[in-house]
Amino acid sequence: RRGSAFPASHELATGPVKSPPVTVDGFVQEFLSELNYGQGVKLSQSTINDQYLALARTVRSYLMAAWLETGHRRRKNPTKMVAYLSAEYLLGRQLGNALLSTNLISIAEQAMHECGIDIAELRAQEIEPGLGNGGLGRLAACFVDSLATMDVPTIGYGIRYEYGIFRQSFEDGRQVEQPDPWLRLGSPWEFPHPERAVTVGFGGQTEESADEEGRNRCRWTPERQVRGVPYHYMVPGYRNGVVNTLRLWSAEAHEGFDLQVFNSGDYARATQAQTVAENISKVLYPDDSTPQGKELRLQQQYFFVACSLHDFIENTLPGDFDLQNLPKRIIFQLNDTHPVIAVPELMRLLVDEKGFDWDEAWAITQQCFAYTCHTLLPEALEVWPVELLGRLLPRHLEIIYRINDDFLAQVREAFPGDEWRVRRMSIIAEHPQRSVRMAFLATVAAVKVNGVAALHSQLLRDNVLPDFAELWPEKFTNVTNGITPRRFVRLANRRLSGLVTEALGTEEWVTDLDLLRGLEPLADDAAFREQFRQVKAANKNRLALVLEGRDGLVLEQDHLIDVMVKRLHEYKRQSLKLLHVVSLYEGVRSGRLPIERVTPRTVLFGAKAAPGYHLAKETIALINHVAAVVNEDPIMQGRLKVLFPANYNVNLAEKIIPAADLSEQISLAGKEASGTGNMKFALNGALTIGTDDGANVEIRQLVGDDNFFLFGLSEPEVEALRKEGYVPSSYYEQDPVLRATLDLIGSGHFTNGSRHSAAAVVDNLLHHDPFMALADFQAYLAAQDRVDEAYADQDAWSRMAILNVARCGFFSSDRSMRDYLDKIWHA
Ligand code: KOT
Repeated sequence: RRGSAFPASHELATGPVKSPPVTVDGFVQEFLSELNYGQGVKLSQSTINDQYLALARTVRSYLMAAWLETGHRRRKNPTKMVAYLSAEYLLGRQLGNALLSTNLISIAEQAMHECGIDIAELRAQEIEPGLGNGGLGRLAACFVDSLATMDVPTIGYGIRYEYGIFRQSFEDGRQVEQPDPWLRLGSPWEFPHPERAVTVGFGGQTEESADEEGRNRCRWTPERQVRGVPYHYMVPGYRNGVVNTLRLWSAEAHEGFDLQVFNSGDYARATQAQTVAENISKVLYPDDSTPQGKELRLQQQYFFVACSLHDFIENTLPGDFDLQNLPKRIIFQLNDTHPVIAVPELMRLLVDEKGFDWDEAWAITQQCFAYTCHTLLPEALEVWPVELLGRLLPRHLEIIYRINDDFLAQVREAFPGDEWRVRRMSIIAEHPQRSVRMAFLATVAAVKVNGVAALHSQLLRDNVLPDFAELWPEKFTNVTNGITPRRFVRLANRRLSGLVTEALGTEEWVTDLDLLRGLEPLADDAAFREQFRQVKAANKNRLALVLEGRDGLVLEQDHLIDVMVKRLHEYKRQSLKLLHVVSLYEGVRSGRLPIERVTPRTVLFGAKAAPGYHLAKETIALINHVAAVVNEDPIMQGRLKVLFPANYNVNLAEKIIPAADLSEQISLAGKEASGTGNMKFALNGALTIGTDDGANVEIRQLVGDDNFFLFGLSEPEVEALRKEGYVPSSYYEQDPVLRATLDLIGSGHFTNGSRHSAAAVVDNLLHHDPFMALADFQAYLAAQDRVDEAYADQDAWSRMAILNVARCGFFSSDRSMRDYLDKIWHA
C-alpha cells in the first residue's frame, strides 16, 4: 500500500485536484452517473433517498482528491499534529456544508433543477449525525471545522455511535424519547476501514515478570477483546483544498459468533459475545453536564481512546519512529475528562509494550496531553469507583496508583507536613467510596489546563482546582470558546451573509470574522438598517414555514421572537423564563398589566432533558401546559404565544437562530462554563438578555453595555447570598408579582386543575431553588421591560443588533483555534 511502484501519472483519476468550476451540465452527468451506476436506478424510478445519496456522492467526489492530497502532503512533510479526543461530535447535516466548502451550492441547485428535482427536498432527507448532547459536542464539531479551514494537521478521534442523541416527542406535553437510527437510510459521508481494525482488551489480570535484562515488567492479560473498526469522515476546510479526517470507532466482536453453538440451535448464546461487544458503540449516553457512572460508559471511553492511541502510534507515525520524540509530533487534546483514561493507556503502551522506563515514559506522557474543562458543577466532575476501574482495566488502575504516588511525593516536597493538602489533592478519593478523580488525573498529566471562557477559567483556578493552581500556576490558562462562521452564519443565514458581503465588498469575513468590524459605521445608516430588518423578517418567514411543516405550529411573524434553546437544566433556568411568561399572562388576567402594554411576543423554547432527570422533564411538561393555555386564551389577543417544537437539534438551530430577536442566556452566574448559543445569536443579529455568566461576560464587554440587557446577581453576590443563607420563600413573600405568578401555576390553572402536576417545579423553586431563580426574578422582569422599551423603537433596536454582529467577530472558532495553537499546542 505504501509502495511507490506505481506510475506517478496514474496517482489520481482526474489530475491533482478535482475542483470547481464545473458546468451545470457536467454536474448533471456526474449526478446521473451516481444515480444509475452507484445507486442502480434510473431517474424516473428513483426515490428521494436515491437522489439524496447520489447528490451526496457527487459532491463528496469533489472533496475526495483534496482529502487524498491533504493526507499525502501531511505524510510527506510531517509536523506536530493535533489529535482532538472527544466522546462527542455534534456534527449537524453534512450535505450543505460540503456544498459550501466546495463552492458548489449554485451549480448543484441548477443541476437539480434541470433534473426536475427540488434540492431543498434532498437536503431535508439527510438525518443529521447527532453524536453529541449539546455544547461540548457541538464545540468539537466547530473546532475541527476551523482546524481544517486553517490547514492545521488535525485528526479528530471519537465514537461512531449507532444511535445518536434520542429523538424527542411530546405526549400530553411530556417528553418521550425514541432511538435515533441515523444510519438507517445509508450514510454517504462515512468510509469504513475494517482492514485497519484495532483490538482492545478488557478485564483479566496483571502479572509481573522479569524481561531479558532482568528488569521487572508487567503483563496485562485481558479477559476479553473487542475489535474497533475506524470509520473516516471528511472534515473539509472552507474552499482551501484541505480535507482533514474525523476517525470514529465502531465496536465489533473480536471473533464473530460461535458457529458450533449456533448450529446446535442456541442462537441467543451463539451471538452473545457479539452483542456484548457491539453494545459498546451502540448508543450515546444522553446526559449533558452530569456524567453517569455506568460501566458501559467507562468501556466506551477506554474503547475509543485505546483505538485512537494505537492508531496514531502504530499507523500514523512512520514505522521506525523513535517514541522519545512523540511530544514533537502530537498533542492529544482531552475534551473534558471523558478521554482521560488515555493517560494511563499511553503509559501502559510506553512501559509495558515499548519497554520504556517509568520515568522516561512519564516525561513523554506529560508533554503529550492538554486538558479542557467544560464545567463548574461539582456533580459533573467525573469519578470512577476504584472497584469498577480495577475490574475493567486492572493494569490502568495500577498505573494510576503509581502516578498518584509520585505526584503526592511531589506535593509533600513542595508543602512539607501539609497532609491535609495531600489528601485534598490525591487523585484517589477515599469518600464516599474509593474512586479516581478524573479531573485531577488530567490536571496532573496535562501540559496545560484550560477553561472555556474568561470567568470560567478564573473560577476553575480559584474554586475547582485551587491547590493545583497554587502548585502549578503556569499550567492554567483560558481559551474562550467560539463557533464556526461557516455553518452558523454563512450556511444558516444566507440572507445576512449576502448583506454583509455586499456591505464589506468582500466575502473574506467568512474566514476572518474580525472584518465584521467594518459594519459598525453602517449601524448609523438608515438604509442599511432597513435591509437588516428585511433579512430578519425573511428569516422569520422561513422559520414560520419550517415550524408549520415540522410541528404544525403557527409563528406570528410580526412578534418579537424571544428564544431560549439549549439543554434543559436547572442551572440554565428555563423555569425563570417560564415565570416571566406566566407573570405577563397573570398580569393581564388580573388587570395589573393593560394588554396594550404587552409587546407582541412569541417565546420559543427548544430543549431536551436527560431521560433520568426528573425535574427537567417536569419542567418540560409545565412549559407545554402553560403554552397550551396561554396560546388559547383570547384574553391575550395574540400578544403572547409560547411555542415549544420538539426535538431541538442542530438543523432546527440553523433555522431558529437567524430568526431570533432576543437571545435568552439566563443561567445563574458562575454556573454556565461558557455557552456557545449566546455567540451564535449575537452573530445573527439577536440581542442578548443575560446574566454575567460564562462567555456572556465577554460578549457584553465587546458589544457594550448599551447593546446588551444585563440583569441578575453577579457570581460573588451569589456566593455571598449562599453564605448568608438563601431563603427562596422570602422573595415569594415580599414580591406580590412573584407570589401571584407562582400561585397561578400552583393552583393548577395550567394543568387541568391538577395541583400535583405543577408541584414538582413550584415546590422546588419555593423551598430549594438551588439556582436562585427567585432571587433574580425581579431583576429579570425589569430587564424584560427594558427589552420592550428598546424594541418599540425599531430603528434603535436594529442599530444595537447591527453593532452586536459587528463586534462579535472574536467569537469565531478560528480565533479559539489560534489561541489553542499559541497558548497550548505550539503545533
Ligand atoms: C458534560 C459532562 C461532564 C462535564 C461537562 C460536560 C459538558 C459541558 N457538556 N457540555 N458542556 C458545555 O460545554 C460547552 C462547550 O464548552 C459550554 O459552552 C457549556 O457552558 C457547557 O455546559
